[in-house]
Amino acid sequence: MHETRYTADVAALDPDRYAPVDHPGVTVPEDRRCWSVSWPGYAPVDITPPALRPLALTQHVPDWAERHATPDLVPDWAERQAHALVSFELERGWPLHPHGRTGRTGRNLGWWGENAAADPIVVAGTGEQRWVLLITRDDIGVVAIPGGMLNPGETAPAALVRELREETGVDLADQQPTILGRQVVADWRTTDHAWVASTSALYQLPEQVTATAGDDAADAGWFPFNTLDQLDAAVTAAGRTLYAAHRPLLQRALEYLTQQS
Ligand code: RP5
Repeated sequence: MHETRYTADVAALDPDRYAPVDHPGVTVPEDRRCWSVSWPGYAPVDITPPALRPLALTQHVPDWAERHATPDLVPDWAERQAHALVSFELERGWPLHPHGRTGRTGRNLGWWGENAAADPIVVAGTGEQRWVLLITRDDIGVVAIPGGMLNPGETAPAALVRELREETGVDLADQQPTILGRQVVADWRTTDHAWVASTSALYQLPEQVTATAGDDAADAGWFPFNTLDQLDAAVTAAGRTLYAAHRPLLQRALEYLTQQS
């Protein structure tokens, strides 16, 4: 059964099979998403960027990435599974995306398996006068929560504070956020074997504070935040697009705020 569940990863070693990192991948019908459903012909697209391909890794390992060319070389899967924000399984030493097939293979993130991120959602004001602090990412140009990956050994609470400070200049180290959830994020770099799971947390301020775009941010600013539609409209009016992967996180924050009021 295992031979038919997933067969395509040898493609990761074939240089002719690589696609651009923003390739959408093959379409995965909903009824074939689950790993337990046999799909012998499944041929996900490899989006591994040049810097993370096996040959390149023998020459140089980027400081944001692990050195293993394929995940079956990773020695500590049991520990990574034990500490994962969202549990996942392994198949012959390859980690499987917790939500099933993605249509893409290879690695376009620092780590195989789960890449832990932290997403601080900072809200100011109440009622009609409520705002959320967002950045424009300088890599893909979308408006997003000022989050980022955890550094090795770093805790989520520490990463929430650090990322917020680095990307917006806002220091909320003395505030206690509300953890809203730990979830897989539909990050654009996701593949079957490397994905992002994030701790999202809510900070509530009485009023806006000054935000300045820093690391990884082309811009930082406050947007009206009573409904997702209202936020969408404001982001569109600013000539930008809301990062689709962060919509569920922002929706959860809105639901929490609604329950509170
Ligand atoms: C998102 O990318 C996560 O939710 C988090 O906001 C961010 C982490 O990636 P980097 O900003 O570190 O590239 O998917």
